[in-house]
Amino acid sequence: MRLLTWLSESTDDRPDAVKVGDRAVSWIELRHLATAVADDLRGVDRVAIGATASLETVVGAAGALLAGVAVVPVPPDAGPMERDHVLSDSAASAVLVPARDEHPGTRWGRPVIPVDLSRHAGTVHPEPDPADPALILYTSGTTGAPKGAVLSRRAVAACLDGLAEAWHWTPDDLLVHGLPLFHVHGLVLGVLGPLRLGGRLHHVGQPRPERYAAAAGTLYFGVPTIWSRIAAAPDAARALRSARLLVSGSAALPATVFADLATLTGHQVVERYGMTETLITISAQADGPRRPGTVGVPLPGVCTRLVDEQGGVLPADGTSMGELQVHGPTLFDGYLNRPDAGAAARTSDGWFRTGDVATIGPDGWHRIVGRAATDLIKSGGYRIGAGEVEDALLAHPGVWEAAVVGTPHPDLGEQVTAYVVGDGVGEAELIDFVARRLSGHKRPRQVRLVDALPRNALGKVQKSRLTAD
Ligand code: MLC
Ligand code: AMP
Repeated sequence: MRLLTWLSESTDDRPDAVKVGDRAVSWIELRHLATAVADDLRGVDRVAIGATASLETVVGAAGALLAGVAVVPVPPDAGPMERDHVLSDSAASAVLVPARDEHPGTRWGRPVIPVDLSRHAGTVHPEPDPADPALILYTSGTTGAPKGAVLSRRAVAACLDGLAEAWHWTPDDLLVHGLPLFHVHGLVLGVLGPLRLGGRLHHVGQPRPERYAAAAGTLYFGVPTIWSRIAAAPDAARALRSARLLVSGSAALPATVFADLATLTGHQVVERYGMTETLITISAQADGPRRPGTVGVPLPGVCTRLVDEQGGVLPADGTSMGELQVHGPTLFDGYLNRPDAGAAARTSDGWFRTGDVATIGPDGWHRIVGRAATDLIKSGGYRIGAGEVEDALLAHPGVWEAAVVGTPHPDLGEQVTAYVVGDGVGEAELIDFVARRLSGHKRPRQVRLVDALPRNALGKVQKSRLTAD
């Protein structure tokens, strides 16, 4: 079967089938636009894409996947440090950018292929091997620069088919969201989902409550920050009563938001759990119960287990807490150029170590209770590695030491907070310094200048003592 089944085969000619912002195309037109990109990509095996929330990103990604070219999305606001790392580490030999960009060549340092929404083609490209990479998604680790997770076409297909079954996702659905198009949530589920499973897609640009309300969808995706903003906008929330399914993921949905949305929208939000490296592995079902604070049961073909610190498997009794490990058809193939990190992320019997601490009930329901490492921060659904932000701060000549932690934030769940030892530096200057090097969401929201960082007898920074008071 083709990866982009619906895009490849649909005869749906409704003019507003795929709408991003205020630009819409039919499925047939999208196929012809994407095919023109696929034709341009002959000879390329990995292509970066400046992944703005635009129709060009949808067309570019679809074209690359039709041609069997691995897609490397680059966050549109990635600063030069982050962008250069993604481009050089991935060895993408070209970059797809909107044809309407006036100076497309200047920032990329490699050939630019314009995505031109006036060019159509009808070539039929042979379907690539399902084992070939579909996407290389850069994701933060606890230390160092982001790593490129290699996701095969087969893994993407297995994830989407599992979600179609769990959520009863069909060509009758109109999916609405406003997520960024460079991560699993917005790109894999939110774009490749409709391209494989059909229906219509409306990407609303910024995920503002009133835009979700006006879109009259059947299926809505959001991260908890988006859902809590909708819960705080009762008129917008009430407009979602006519939807079929509201889905939350990428971070824990607070029980209060679940309850408020149930009252306002009449829907109990479906929560699902996943990672860049594993795609979506666990979810509540469309025809099953929803339980606030839990993320559901494994998707088709996925196995899960809890493991203690010695590697012993814990019982699924609803109270034993251990690291959640997963196994199944949706797992990534490894990190590009980092076989060491790929090997460390798996057990000797092939399970992926999520780093999340969970319980599993006797009925198979999973509850995520926290993370094993304090060095990964989830802010507004974005995963941010403390080490990457610390490295950016240490590049400032006035910074001697830096320790970055996640601290509670009412809207974003967690915020990036930096503790800095330095000379003659100010908070605003350091925030701006990081923002100019990394994506905007990675910049600290707060910088606290301190005389020294708390360290243990071995000299290791004790981050828990930073936030203890
Ligand atoms: C935006 N900003 C953030 C931020 N999002 N800062 C910290 N944390 C965040 N999450 C910054 C911007 O850089 C900008 O800075 C300022 O805040 C305002 O930005 P904005 O564009 O107006 O956005 P805002 O409304 O604040 O964004 C909130 C949000 C966004 C929830 C819409 O964070 C978002 O789209 N989150 C989704 C992340 C996501 O898709 N994660 C999925 C990962 S995949 P300045 O300097 O310009 O003012 C995954 C697997 C799975 O996790 O299970 O799905
Ligand atoms: P990312 O790599 O950005 O895809 O982030 C993956 C991480 O997001 C997981 O390891 C979890 O910590 C977190 N996550 C995703 N979905 C959920 C959820 N529904 N509840 C709690 N945490 C989640």
